[in-house]
Amino acid sequence: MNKTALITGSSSGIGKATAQLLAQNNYNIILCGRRQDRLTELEKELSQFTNTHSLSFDISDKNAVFESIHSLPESFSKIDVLINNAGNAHGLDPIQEGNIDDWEAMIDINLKGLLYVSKAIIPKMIAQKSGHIINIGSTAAKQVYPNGNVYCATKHAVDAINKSMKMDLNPYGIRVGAIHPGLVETEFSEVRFKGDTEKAANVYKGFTPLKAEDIADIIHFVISRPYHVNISDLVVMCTAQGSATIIQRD
Ligand code: 8X3
Repeated sequence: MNKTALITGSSSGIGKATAQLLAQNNYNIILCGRRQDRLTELEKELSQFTNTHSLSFDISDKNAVFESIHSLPESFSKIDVLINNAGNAHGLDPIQEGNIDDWEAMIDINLKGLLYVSKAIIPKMIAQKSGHIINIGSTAAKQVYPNGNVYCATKHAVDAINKSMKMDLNPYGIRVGAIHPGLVETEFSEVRFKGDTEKAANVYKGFTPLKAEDIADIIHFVISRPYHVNISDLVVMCTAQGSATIIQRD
């Protein structure tokens, strides 16, 4: 029987590329995101390969998360793989100039949203005595950088939750691991800089950043290892990136 993967933040970037790759590799896919139009379009595309279902909800809305996940039809109710991918950066400002709404959005999405979805799905995995959770962190989960303050804090929290989740779910045979990407060229910087496309494009100028497909490939590798192999913690940067703050540009 094909496995089912639920992917948060699947209407763009790493989430979308992962949904596409897993669909082509015979996973049933549950797409989750806020933008129903994008999800519908992707659902149509993936349906030629596999069974696809989409759930449109705001991950920072606790009730919406639980209602959506509990509304899954029987054929999608056994979730084998949860990919906690949804996450954003809002702003890149020194702490004294940071916008509180931006901080709250990052805490609500990157941290609380990941917890809500996990809380809704983990009991199912415990009951079925199987499951694999992939938490998407960031190099910002391992290293802070100037102006990264709250974004880095939320990703450091993802790193901590991942490690603790691995311990807590160990008795149940549930696999848990994090993948921490560095610079990946997606809508990430456009969101961070609130639609300033020039500023966003500059982030990836003069070197070859990772693509969403590179991370999708790694996610597929991680979840397709034999059951006794659990990849717990993986940092992935493009070759030109030496650290969160060191990049070799042309
Ligand atoms: C994305 C990478 O360097 O902008 O999480 O924090 S970075």
